[in-house]
Amino acid sequence: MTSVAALHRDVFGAAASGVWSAPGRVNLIGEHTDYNGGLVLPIALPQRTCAACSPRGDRVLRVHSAQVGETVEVDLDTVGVGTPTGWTAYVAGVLWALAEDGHAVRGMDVTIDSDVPFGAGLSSSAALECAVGAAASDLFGLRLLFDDASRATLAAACVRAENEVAGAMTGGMDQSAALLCRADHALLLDCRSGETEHVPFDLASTGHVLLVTDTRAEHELNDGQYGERRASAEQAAAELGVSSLRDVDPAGLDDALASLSDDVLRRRARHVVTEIARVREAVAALRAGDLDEVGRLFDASHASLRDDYEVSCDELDVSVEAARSAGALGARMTGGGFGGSSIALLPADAVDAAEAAVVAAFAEHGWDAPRCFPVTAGSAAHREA
Ligand code: GAF
Repeated sequence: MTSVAALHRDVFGAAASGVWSAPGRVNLIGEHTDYNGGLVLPIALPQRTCAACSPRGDRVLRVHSAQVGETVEVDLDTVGVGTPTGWTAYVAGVLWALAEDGHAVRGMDVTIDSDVPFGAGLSSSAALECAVGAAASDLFGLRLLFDDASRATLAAACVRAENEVAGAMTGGMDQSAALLCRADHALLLDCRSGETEHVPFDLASTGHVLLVTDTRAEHELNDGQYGERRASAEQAAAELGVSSLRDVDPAGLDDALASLSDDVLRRRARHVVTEIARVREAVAALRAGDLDEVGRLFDASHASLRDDYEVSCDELDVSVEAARSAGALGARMTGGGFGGSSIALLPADAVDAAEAAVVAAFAEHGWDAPRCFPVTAGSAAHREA
């Protein structure tokens, strides 16, 4: 990344008041469970979105993106449900959501630069929202980075920006990861109670690596498929007479499934209930240092997402199979699916072979070359300078 502060000065003709950043994420396990009141286990990525920002005295937001190469001006009084559209929705939406929560926010000049891959299922949109939210918190004295409780409040505002202004009905995992994760730890988040635990995640100490494959099959969260899965899960919960699928006891799962009205709902519900159980098991396995078991759970999660929740795609399946064939302890798609990225848990000495196997498999299918990169657990949103 070039210096976002220098770019800000070039674009807006004055120094930024500061630079804030927020990370992308990969979810280790617990997929499509957040909007079902379930458990998730993301890590923050080393890849981050940086926002150089200055407050303004008026209600104008000016945003420049180094990636898009354009500057957009938005009158904050025009921001609302579905407006503006495009990438500026994630920036304007956060200021709108904070104002809706009663915070006194004004306009800002914002310059964005990011090395979080876009459209790769690695939460580039949440990183953008949370970097801007962190900046607004400091610049307008909102004290929303103060502790985990205030960070959770800021995460909720960022979710609202995404749901209402950008129009993607996502759950809260990505924004919580960007604001609550800690370096060298995974975040166990209970999406019903809001409770968190920081689970040590330092694969290097045991000679292992988490390899991300960005399949470059583009993924969108507001194209209808994600919302359709969410609606099915809500319908299954309603038919079972519970407020969310989190309330289904895994011990009584077969009976619960038998009472659902069709096979699609049965498979959707089975994924959610078994996936929540897998998160608990993965946390226990990580704490016990049993990476073979973590790998087995990755594999089971992928099969459930592919066969029951039906959110995988050929590129994700092929990347997972190729990594396994080259020695991965386990591999799975991560994030919303329908494209995006997979993760593989590997002994460090198998990483090169796994990457070569994935690249070769994609070439055989005639697909664009994937991007593979190892990741460690990074830190949450903070002020950089
Ligand atoms: C996307 C969403 F934004 C998250 O809220 C979550 O539902 C995830 O897909 C699937 O686990 O990243």
